[in-house]
Amino acid sequence: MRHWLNFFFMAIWMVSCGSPVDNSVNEANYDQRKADSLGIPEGNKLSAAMKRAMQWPQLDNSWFFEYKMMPLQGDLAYEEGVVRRDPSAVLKIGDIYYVWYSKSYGPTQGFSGNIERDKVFPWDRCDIWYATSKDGWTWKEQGIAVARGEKGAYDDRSVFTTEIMKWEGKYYLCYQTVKSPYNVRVKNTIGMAWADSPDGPWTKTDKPVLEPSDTGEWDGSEDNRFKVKRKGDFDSHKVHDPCIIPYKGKFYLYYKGERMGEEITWGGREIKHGVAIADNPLGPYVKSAYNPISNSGHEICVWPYRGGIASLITTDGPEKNTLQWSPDGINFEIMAVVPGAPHAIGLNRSADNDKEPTEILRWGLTHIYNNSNYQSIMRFKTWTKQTHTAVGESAKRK
Ligand code: AAL
Repeated sequence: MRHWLNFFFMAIWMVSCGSPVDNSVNEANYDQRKADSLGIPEGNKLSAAMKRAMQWPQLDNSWFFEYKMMPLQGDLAYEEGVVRRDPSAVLKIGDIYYVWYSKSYGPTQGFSGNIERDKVFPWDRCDIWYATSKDGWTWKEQGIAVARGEKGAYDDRSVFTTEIMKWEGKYYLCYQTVKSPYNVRVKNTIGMAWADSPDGPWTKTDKPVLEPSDTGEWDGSEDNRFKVKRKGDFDSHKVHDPCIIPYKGKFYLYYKGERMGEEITWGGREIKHGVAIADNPLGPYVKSAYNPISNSGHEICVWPYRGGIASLITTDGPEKNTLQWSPDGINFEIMAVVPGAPHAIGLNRSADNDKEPTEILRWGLTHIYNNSNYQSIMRFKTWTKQTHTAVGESAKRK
């Protein structure tokens, strides 16, 4: 019976898609220059792989990069008993670099004990701290920028995973917020604070600037986030990893959506990115009608490049470990594949990002898991691969 069903579906697929081995060249779209650069023998038909290769937007190596992580010195060096993670972008103000990040103390107990007393994640019970540096290697911690709210406030349990934006002489921090009790079903929202100086004082918005969609419905008991009557939209549970880019006269708040009743799909967590757009830095932010704008990814890492927006997609989904670009901040295409790209990146916003596609990635900050309890901020560097030589072979070309 199953054989017959398979045969039936295969037949329908062949009729609706055409023969899967139809390799005829569509002469109208045949680009001889691309075919030559791909080494396709003259007059040959295109395999499925070569059809895809002919669709790639560029033929050179400029969007591809390799990278390395290195430890920081001073106060941001790894410290046992302390979590420092999810660095913001690095801003250069005068001749000083600034970074903001999540900081918490002590080990993680998880969700099995007393959530009122315990720390459920390394990013639970965090405040947002900041540090400065003259060279981007040795950092001096300066103290708390934005603390958790008073009991009962929307951010009373944790404020974490922050990003910084400078706009018209003011500074804006956006970040994740959790209200107590931190159970597995708690909705995560996005809060914001602004200041006239990078050293504060910071004024918080009195409510979140972005919230999960209200389209899912839980089922069963409170300690189970997988049991739902309805999963709802891609961002029905959590809105995370906010990053605001001033773009086309508006403010584009990119974020990661997590879904109620999340499943493992396409080999990873069901993670997608969205964007919400506002006329003013403090909002109101309206979710784009094109959301979700990625089918993969995790932490947001976005920057303007030549009139469009570039986005590094990591960790989850079929397009993980790709660098993408959109001409309009919404419609992203894959430009490069990056093996095991660094996560939770804090970009160096003082870079000349229009110089070349990966210029802004030459150096920046990221984090590593020193162990499951403690994470520390690291520096990364990237480069584009220029040569591939055997030991002892001359790297000189031609
Ligand atoms: C990260 C981010 C968010 C998550 C957790 C802390 O790297 O995606 O911030 O909540 O992990």
